[in-house]
Amino acid sequence: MQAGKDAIYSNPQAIEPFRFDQAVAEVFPDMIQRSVPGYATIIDTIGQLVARFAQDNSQVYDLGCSLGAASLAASKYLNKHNCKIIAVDNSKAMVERCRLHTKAFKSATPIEVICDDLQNIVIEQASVVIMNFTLQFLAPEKRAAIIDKIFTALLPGGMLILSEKLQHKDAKSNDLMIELHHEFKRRNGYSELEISQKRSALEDVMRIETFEHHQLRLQTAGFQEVCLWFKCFNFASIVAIK
Ligand code: GEK
Repeated sequence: MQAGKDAIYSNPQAIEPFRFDQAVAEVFPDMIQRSVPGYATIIDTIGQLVARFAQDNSQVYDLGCSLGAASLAASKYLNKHNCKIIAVDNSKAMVERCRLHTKAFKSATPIEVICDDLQNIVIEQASVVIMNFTLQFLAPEKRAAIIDKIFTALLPGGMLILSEKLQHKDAKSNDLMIELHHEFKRRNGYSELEISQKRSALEDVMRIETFEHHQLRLQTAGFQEVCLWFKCFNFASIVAIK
């Protein structure tokens, strides 16, 4: 098997709830780019958004950073004074690898990598907060509190970048988006067995919501502008500006 290639669900197995463990961290770049349509575009655009919205003397947070792809894109484009990027993940396996990646990339903006639950982190002096496919892994009843906390911590004009897998209100549209996503995975080399076993593993771990639900939660928190800037099938990225 090719090193770094995701074959976690290639054999029939008793399905356990999905975890971001060592096996996942080892193949994560391959897994995410073969599973999330537009991932490379989203990461690069996050870098550009950070360049535009980061403010001098402020912090950029990457909550649920995995191996640090969004933090690295941010540091590549960031050219403001006295900024710091704070990358957070509660998977030890991810954080260990993230530290290696971010150390290897010599950026002008320092990146601090913290291993903790993002809900425990003090967020302050924030100009940009990134949650790139992370909120969906928090229990639904905990989501409003973290969005409220981010809104409070953002400086005026600050931005939250929120990427999520979406559910659709209309059943036929929902089925179509799921089918198009499965076809995307098949075309990227995943078998029917891999697709269905991964789906079962994620069932209770990743609870997805509609765009309208996210929009209402962001507006209720106080965000004046909520813009869906990317969507492909059932994957989306939203920017919310304070
Ligand atoms: C990327 N943003 O490549 N606290 C901290 N981290 C968490 C928590 C939590 N409560 N829950 C989940 N995570 C990345 C991709 S992956 C998305 C993000 C995916 C972490 C978890 O350990 C994992 O690393 C990440 O959120 C989600 O731009 O795999 O679909």
